[in-house]
Amino acid sequence: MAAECKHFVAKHQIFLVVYAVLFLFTQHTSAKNVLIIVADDAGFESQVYNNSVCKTPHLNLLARQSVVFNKAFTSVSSCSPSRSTILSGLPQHQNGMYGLHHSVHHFNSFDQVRSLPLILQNAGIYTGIIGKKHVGPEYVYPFDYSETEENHSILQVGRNITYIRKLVRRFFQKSSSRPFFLYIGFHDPHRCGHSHPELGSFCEKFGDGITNGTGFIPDWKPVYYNPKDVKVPYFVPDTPAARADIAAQYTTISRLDQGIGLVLHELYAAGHLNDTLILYTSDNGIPFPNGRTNLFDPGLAEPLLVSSPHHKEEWGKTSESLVSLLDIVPTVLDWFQLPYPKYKLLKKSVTLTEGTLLQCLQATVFMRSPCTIQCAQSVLTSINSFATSTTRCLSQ
Ligand SMILES: [Ca+2]
Repeated sequence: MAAECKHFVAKHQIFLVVYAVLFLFTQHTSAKNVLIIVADDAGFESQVYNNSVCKTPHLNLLARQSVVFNKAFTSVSSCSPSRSTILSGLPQHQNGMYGLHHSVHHFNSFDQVRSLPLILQNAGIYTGIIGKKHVGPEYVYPFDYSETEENHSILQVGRNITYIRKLVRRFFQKSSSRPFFLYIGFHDPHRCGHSHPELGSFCEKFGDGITNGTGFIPDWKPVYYNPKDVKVPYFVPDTPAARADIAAQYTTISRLDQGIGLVLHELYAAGHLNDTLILYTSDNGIPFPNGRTNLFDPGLAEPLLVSSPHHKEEWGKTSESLVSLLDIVPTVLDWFQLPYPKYKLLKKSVTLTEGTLLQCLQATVFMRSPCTIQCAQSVLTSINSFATSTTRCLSQ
């Protein structure tokens, strides 16, 4: 077992080194694709956001090839509404998704909404979704390649990273030489004690290969934490129960993180590491008191990494720009250089209220590192002319 563990660690370390080198030294091409990775109820449990306990080597690597946004927010702290904003670019009260999509809740976006996958599909881009979708109706959010909770167990398509890896590989085989838009909705690190208590409060036992009857995910090497060591967020009471929950949450984050590593490896294997805009975020805050579903900072603040192969000079920087998940649609349209369609919703013309994040990637004046304070001050002397073109990157 120890030998297997060492082999696994060595294998992943080799992957990380290979990606780092390939990310750095290959030139971007004229082809353009998009990969969006959305975690479910994830927060800032990563070294990317200064959590030194929860180990996320693959997210760390992606962050080194990204601009890391420190002030990204969803417009609503609930799953389906937030995902509808990611995929429509319209706030939940404008696109109609006021509540959860599934089961008795039965919320849907308005029939006339022109979602991102619909716009891209009409433009000839091959669209795919793997994992959690949780929005509808289908004709508003159509994908050419759809492997979701609607045709799979959400555990398999959202948490079984070996299965996800195979679905990603099949997507790339089917996309052929067409430009693509791939949206991957991990179900980790969502709670699951309400539906599968036998798998632990965060499904941390699912596929661990240890617990009888929970299966085995070959690509996952679970990472376990002592509750005494976890970092309890300031908004959560520091109790033994909370610490045990956070330790379980961290273990499922190891599955999310290793799943992201597998997805990036498939992207590399398909030859698209250097022509693909990659975004990583979450839909809402962590499922703890004051987090998910609350109109407080911990419910609305989201991790956001944007890795553009066309902005390598900005990699590794952090941004204090105030941005929103509503920025994702205009960002993807900007990347593909596609216009937002003219149409009406409830008899009113629809316009996107937010803007592209690609401008923010270039707005180095607002980056903290490695740009020094002196650097920022010198650029601030030309703030007036700068602000006319990138005001949204300063504040919203
Ligand atoms: Ca969620």
